[in-house]
Amino acid sequence: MSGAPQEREAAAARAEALRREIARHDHAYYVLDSPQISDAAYDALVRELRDVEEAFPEVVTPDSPTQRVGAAPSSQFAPVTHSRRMYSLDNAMDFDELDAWLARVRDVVGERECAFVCELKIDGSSLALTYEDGVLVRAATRGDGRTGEDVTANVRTIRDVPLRLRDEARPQAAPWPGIVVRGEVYLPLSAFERINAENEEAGLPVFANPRNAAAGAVRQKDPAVTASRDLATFVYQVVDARRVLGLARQSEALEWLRRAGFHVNPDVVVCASADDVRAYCAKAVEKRVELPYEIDGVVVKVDSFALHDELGYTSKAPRWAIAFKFPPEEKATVLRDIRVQVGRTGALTPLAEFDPVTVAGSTIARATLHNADEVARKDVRIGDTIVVRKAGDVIPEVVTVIEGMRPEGVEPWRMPDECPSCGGPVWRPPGEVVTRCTNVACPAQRLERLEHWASRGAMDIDGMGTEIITRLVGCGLLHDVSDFYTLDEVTLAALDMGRVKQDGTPVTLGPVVAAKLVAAIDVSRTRPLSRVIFGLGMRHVGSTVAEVLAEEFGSIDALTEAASVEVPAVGEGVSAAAALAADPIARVEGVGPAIAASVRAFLGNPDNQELLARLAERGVRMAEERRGPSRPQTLTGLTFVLTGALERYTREEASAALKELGAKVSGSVSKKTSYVVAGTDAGSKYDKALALGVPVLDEDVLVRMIESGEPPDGAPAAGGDPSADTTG
Ligand code: 3B8
Repeated sequence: MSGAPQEREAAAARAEALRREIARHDHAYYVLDSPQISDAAYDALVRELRDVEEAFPEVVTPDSPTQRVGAAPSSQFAPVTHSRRMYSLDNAMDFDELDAWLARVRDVVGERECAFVCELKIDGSSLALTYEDGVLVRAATRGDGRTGEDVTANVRTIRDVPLRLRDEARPQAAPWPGIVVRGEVYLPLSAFERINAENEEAGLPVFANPRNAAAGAVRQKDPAVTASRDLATFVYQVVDARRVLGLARQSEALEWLRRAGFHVNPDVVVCASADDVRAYCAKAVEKRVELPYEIDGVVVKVDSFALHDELGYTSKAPRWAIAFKFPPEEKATVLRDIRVQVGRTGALTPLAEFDPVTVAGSTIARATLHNADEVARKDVRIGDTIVVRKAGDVIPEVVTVIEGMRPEGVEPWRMPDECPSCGGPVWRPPGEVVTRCTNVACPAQRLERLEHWASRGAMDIDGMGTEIITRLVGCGLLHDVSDFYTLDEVTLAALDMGRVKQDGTPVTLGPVVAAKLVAAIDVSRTRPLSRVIFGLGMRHVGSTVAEVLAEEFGSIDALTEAASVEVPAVGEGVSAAAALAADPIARVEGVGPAIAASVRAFLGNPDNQELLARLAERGVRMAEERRGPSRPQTLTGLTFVLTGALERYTREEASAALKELGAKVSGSVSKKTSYVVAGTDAGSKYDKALALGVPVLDEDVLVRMIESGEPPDGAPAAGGDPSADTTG
């Protein structure tokens, strides 16, 4: 497919120039935090490179920015033997232990000068990066220190990891030696909070702290998922720096790492004396709360590599370095109760309720204990004195029990055999950790389901909050979500709010609020299908998946039909791929087998089908409006993803306008995405677009496109129905 040799040579040269320029801007943006060109100009470079590489696939190199996400998902990570053992650090738990270490160093050093390098101790996950000929060829986790796991495909997606070392760091007049560096991969707190919020919305488990989330992201099967996590790195070590690069000190190694293009923590300081080291550690304790990432201490290293050799190693750790650990922000308190909460899907979650304590700047009184196994593992009992902290300085967590303070006669805690809300049976499927109430009519589940339906992200029934819903359920007016559409003004106005006025007459909702609620309920009837699907509260179906399902199937009826297709179980004679291909829901991009099974379970239940019939009967929109196309279908064959806030349209309006022109609008970025439209504060979808080389459009281009009906410049020819642009 690629043309004459001269053409190919020109393409290779152009690709190389583009790669260098893009790498320079990645470095400026992700490492130096000072972008030098506009996003649009950067996008143009990436797009051109992608075009060149597409025309001449043989010029693609492994260090090309287009290859950050490229590798197929892998099911396991190959073992990698570290060239030098990755030791861990000994800890100093307080200033006395720090002084003891400083004294041991002084014993060996004697009268000679001895500087120290102090670094913040990043609370992430350790990595070793190998460069051959200046190009990243392998990334490995620490593992047990001798053997780690090959996570190269995932680490390539981390934007501040140089795929090629910067030439200005190359030893003079020599080819690149083999280089191994070590560092820490971590998740910025903002990304941690975003991911947990997303997981919570999708009904997935949340991460206890950023370190776990980072370690999990590095070991994702699909590099595209790693790419979406916004991981970052700080690199702190060059293996054999003296032999390989002729460097004499850790401070020089850090300087070299900066020059080579790595992200080196800016708070590194060289201290001339033990007193300076102590002062740095004391300051770091205060600094900790201001940082946008987690640190759990300070690493103090002897600066001189010659002294490293003299000090040597114990069986576990170097004697030339120590980790000064911060005093843990933990508090003791008394556990008063373990309450069991019932979620929307019936999951029973034990919740520790303890005497309020202030930890890391805020008061906490509750912490999730996750599940029965977790309670048993910690052996937490009501009445115990417990130690609590905030994981990732955000989420309250029970650390441990002080067993010596256990009052006499307290019993181990057990998950109740009955649902605490409805008294119905509970069930814990074999091999699962979650216990569930199996009664679909359970009031606690029902309340959660009703609230979810009315919530902002779902049907958005303005004013329909927990209190009113609880009263409506209490009066027998609300059983399921279809009952919202039977409520009238008179009934609502008279709703008893369970309180009395001073004169003893009951407080009612009143005509004004009632009228507003009825109007809000009525408006909700016309919400898009995706909101209805999300509002039903199926397990694993968050708002994004709901949008994908609505887009793909167009109506509840079509989705129900797809859910009724018999899907072969994976097993003998049936591969996972074959099962996927036979499953009309699972094979939709962004869905997959677990979500499909949940959708099937919901729609296959006759009670739920009756509910859907009632919703339809009561005027809730159960299908996307399918008007005949009124505009020429000029965007047929193009798939758009919208991200960030737009000024002139809501995302739904923009999406509707694009669809009217024949485009597809998807919730997730993939190689099949034609364009990502990025508004302000565009997040991971934007990054993923860059990683995949998907062109990014701004709002102005979007507006022009919608108004003129013309595809953006350079769009591939409309691939769909050839008669489409004569329609309407
Ligand atoms: C030797 C040096 C382990 C480490 C080290 O920010 C060794 O230097 C190590 F055997 O684990 N988490 C750092 C960090 C960790 C280590 C380190 N320096 N800044 C960190």
